[in-house]
Amino acid sequence: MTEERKHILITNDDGIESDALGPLADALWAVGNVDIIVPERNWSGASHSITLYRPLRVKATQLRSGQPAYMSDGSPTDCVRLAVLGFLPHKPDLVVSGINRGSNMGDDITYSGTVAAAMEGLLSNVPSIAISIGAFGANLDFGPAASFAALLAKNILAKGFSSDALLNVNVPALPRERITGVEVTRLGKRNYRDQLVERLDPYGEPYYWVGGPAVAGDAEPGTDVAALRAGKISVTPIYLDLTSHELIHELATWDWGWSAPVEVSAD
Ligand SMILES: [Mn+2]
Repeated sequence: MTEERKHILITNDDGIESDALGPLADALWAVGNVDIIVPERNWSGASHSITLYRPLRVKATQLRSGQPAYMSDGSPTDCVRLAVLGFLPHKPDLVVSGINRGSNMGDDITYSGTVAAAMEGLLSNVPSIAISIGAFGANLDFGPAASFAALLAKNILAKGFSSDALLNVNVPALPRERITGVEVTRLGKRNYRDQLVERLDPYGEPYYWVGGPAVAGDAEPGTDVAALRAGKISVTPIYLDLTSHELIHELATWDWGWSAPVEVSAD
């Protein structure tokens, strides 16, 4: 007797063209049955956006590497919503979002479509992982990140992981033998150096472009940024509850000048 195989949903924010999808799907097929629903274009930086005012279309297609996949004209979060709300005949047992080209550490997670897709999995009560590789270049080797995703998937599905946190994983873009370990971390601090560029279009109208050099970060010990810099795989458990517990009590001491009392109802 064999146990029924679990269902793993792969999505991403880099879109159907991402060459990380093939290696990730191959690695995850060793752990369970894999369904792929990804956006038809790159949605990097789309965060947790959803489509409300137009229909979603889904097309059966193939990855560059030949595996069957679905692509939708919606966001990464839309892809997860399609999957869990009935486009697939079964609700996934695990959502794996990635492998993103470029790390998602510290403050990046507030922009990341990759992490947001895992948030959506979590909101649908499905254990969820976001996974990114620490480089943007061409011809990246997604092998080490794909095998780590499979290892994590196997553990989560075996242990029946039921937490209200997602796991945000960043893997150094290094050959397997140069990855020095795995560290469980907290989010670090990013230093963005983006600038506003104003130029004129061919009609003389100004347009604006916000961008800058590759993002840096403070490598404070214990953070995702420090782990990656030390050549380690970083695993950060992330809650969706953004409440500042420190400020709850401080705000209650303010003189609000409001006619009714200001209550502290949380702790
Ligand atoms: Mn991306």
